[in-house]
Amino acid sequence: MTVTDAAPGQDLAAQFDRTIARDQRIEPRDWMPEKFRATMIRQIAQHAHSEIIGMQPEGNWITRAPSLRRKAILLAKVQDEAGHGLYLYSACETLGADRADLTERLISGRQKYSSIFNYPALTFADVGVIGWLVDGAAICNQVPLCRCSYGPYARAMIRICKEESFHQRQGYELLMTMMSGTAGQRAMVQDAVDRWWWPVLMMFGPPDRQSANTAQSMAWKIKRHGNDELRQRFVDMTVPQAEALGVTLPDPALRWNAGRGAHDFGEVDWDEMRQVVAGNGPCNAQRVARRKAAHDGGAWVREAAVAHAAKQARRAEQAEQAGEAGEGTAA
Ligand code: FAQ
Repeated sequence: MTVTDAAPGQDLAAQFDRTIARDQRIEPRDWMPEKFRATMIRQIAQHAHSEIIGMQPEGNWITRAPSLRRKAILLAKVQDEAGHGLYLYSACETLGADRADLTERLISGRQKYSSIFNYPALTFADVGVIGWLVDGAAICNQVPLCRCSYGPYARAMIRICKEESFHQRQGYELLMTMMSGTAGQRAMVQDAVDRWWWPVLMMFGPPDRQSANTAQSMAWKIKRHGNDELRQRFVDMTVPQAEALGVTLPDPALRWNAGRGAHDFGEVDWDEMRQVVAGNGPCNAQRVARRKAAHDGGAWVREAAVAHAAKQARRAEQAEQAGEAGEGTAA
């Protein structure tokens, strides 16, 4: 739908509702309620920030990867995450958001990013577990977002999900290798699983009964499933993978419930999640400080790019004035 498609006088709000009801996409030039726009900016910006901050726990291991092959894989993965951040910031700009403002909101703590990236990656096994569990949870949450009602976000998610699935497999393959190694390597994997399991379950957001945004986001078909449903789906998907790997998920309450056709599992420590989201997790200060330092350190690149663009524009204008327009004299 585009605004220009609407017949004169047609109620734009009704048109928006019809587009959602028909499962079609809202595109950047379409009319949309301001609350829809604000919700999309909030979610996409948080997602973009998560990808960018999410480069840090694994990026920390690039110089210490145990082989050339592992280093090449890890470099590719971390670069993919930077790319995901960029697609998502671009999707956010289609809604009128300003990139510099979004970055400012991240480094000043006014905009959130996923709680999961405030935990440390202590050993190389953490790299595998981040791929297996963090990317696994990300896929579970993000595949339905490929059908999100906002077109640019839905399209960005298709490519992101393809790359996330490579990320998950590389993590699982790394863990398989470590689990067929020494007792010490197996213990490292189990330790990493023990530390990451519960924070990963927090990635899906608070329980639906406490979720401020789920009902409206589902009505607008931004979210296709509630937080609890996706968390359950992830647990059910992961249990057989843990068995195949030979690790124990650290939850004594975890068991198959034949009646429900799903696994029962223990209660997430929601107080811990609230603390981490509020800025008090183990690595919040370090993550934001590093992002701020990188942003400040990159100021000269941004200034140089702006100066270069201005020079190009000036030269093009001079060439046009000299009657040479279109001859590609600007270098
Ligand atoms: N951490 O009402 P809801 C990745 C906030 S990318 C921090 O349920 P909503 C790839 C939430 O914003 C991971 N804050 O909210 C990768 C809201 O606060 P607000 C990121 C959280 O939006 C892998 C409040 O709590 N993925 O992993 C969290 O309907 C490896 C109430 O929550 C996405 O962003 C949390 N865990 O549902 C990269 C996916 N959970 O804004 C590197 C897109 C909730 O009202 C390495 N986002 N909050 O102040 C979504 O699907 C949704 O935004 C949810 C939250 C499901 C995350």
